[in-house]
Amino acid sequence: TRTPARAVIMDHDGSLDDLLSLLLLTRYDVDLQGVAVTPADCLLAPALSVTHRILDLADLPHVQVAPGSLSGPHPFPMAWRTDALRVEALPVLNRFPPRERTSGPVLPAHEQLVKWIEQAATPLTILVTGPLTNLAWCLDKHPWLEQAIGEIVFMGGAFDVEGNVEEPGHDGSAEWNVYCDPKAAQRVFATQIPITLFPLDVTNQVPVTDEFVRAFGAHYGNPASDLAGSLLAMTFGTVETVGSPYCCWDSLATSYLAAPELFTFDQVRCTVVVDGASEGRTVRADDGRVVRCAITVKQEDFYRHCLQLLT
Ligand code: AGV
Ligand code: CA
Repeated sequence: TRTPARAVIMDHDGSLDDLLSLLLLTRYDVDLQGVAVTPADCLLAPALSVTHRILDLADLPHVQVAPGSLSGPHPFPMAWRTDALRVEALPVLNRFPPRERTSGPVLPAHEQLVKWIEQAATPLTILVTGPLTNLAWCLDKHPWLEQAIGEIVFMGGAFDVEGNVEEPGHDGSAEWNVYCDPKAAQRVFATQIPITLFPLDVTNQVPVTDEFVRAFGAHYGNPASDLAGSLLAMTFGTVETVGSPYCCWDSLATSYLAAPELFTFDQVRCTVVVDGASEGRTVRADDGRVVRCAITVKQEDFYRHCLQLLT
């Protein structure tokens, strides 16, 4: 007997790492109910197109993709948001024209998310690798949806390490997915839904290394390995923009769905700062809510996991 596949909705924001995460997810034994694309760390049109093409690659043209129309108060740097434009033109995603979508029309992501949650087999897992804007809207408008969500898996926050926001007037303590829309994070944290969090503290342990990227070369010729290696290669050069390496942020959070044994976790009581110089910071606080927070990852096992699934 095998346990039934998890019902999963993904809400991503189209950066290289989000796209790698979607590719990974399509290779897991999960029941993918829909993909929302938030126009945060991406330009929406190419990010949507790439999302469709990755689902096509996995022979999942029936999975609905909902375009986000809401965005947080702090837009991501434009230098980062253009990545999906280049990904859309990669040969491996242009071998065939996009397949016809077989699943009918979709609403804007925040409204479609309501439908998906209502329709899904419970308990539902929502994997969020961008800001929590859509999910916060859903919970605000329809608080009873909380009952249907079994777990939120979220890449975001930073506790005992520096953040990655470098904006005028900000003290650098926040992580971008929370900083983009701090009130959305606060709204989601105010629920009783179990949250499994992958903050910078753990994602810093899995930088995109030269060795990891080049390992995909040995498997050249397979579309999944070609795309994964290309996405990872395109992360090089972003060090200059922030002075810190590109990490497997979202892909690490995603890997938890298939390989929870890679991690150790702690229960962390925390809150989200929603104004001032630390806006978007996640802080430990005795009166905060408890999240299940990934603390360590078996680094080499994570890289091996990705290589095994994508080659
Ligand atoms: O803060 C990490 C989040 C992840 O969801 N994103 C990238 C991942 O998709 C923002 C981000 C931080 N540094 C970046 C980012 C960089 N150098 N390039 C693009 N995005
Ligand atoms: Ca992301």
